[in-house]
Amino acid sequence: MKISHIEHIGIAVKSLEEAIPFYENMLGLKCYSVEEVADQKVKTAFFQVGQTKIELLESTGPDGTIAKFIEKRGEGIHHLAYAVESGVNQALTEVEAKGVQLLDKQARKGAEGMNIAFLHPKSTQGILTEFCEKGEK
Ligand code: CMX
Repeated sequence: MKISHIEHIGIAVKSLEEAIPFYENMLGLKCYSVEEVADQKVKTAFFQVGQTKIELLESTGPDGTIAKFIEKRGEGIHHLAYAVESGVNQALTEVEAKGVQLLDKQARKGAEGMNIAFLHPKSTQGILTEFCEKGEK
């Protein structure tokens, strides 16, 4: 597998409306996109920082992954996403063969039309890890 860079860092927040001004007014970043990913029950906001993005994640329902995460651990870093040049499905096959527990057996569509897949944090020293690659929108 070939990882080119950290594609994004996912940060769980209670409210995009409350969090976005910190990134824009204090850090001087520009929120270039707000997008809902219905099947993940999240609303996302993106900021570009060099090659990497910050993805703020707000839950759209009380039973969503992000709502559960915040309830248990509070707001903060939720996941780390690597851009995989050699393709998400190939990367999944490789790490599964080495004993990593997958949350997605194959790539699926995520925010920004990316092909994405998650690895279980229990297999990755407690960091929810995502593989992603550019996909057709
Ligand atoms: N990072 C690290 N550990 C995490 C975690 C995270 N983001 N979320 C949960 N965990 C830990 C829990 O603390 C728990 O640990 P303990 O057993 O020590 O208490 C363990 O993982 C299992 O957690 P759980 O509460 O029993 O299980 P959940 O139902 O919360 O599921 C997870 C956790 C990671 C399997 C689930 O969140 C998942 O499938 N995530 C992948 C999809 C996703 O995160 N989507 C939202 C983002 C979408 C986007 O970026 O567009």
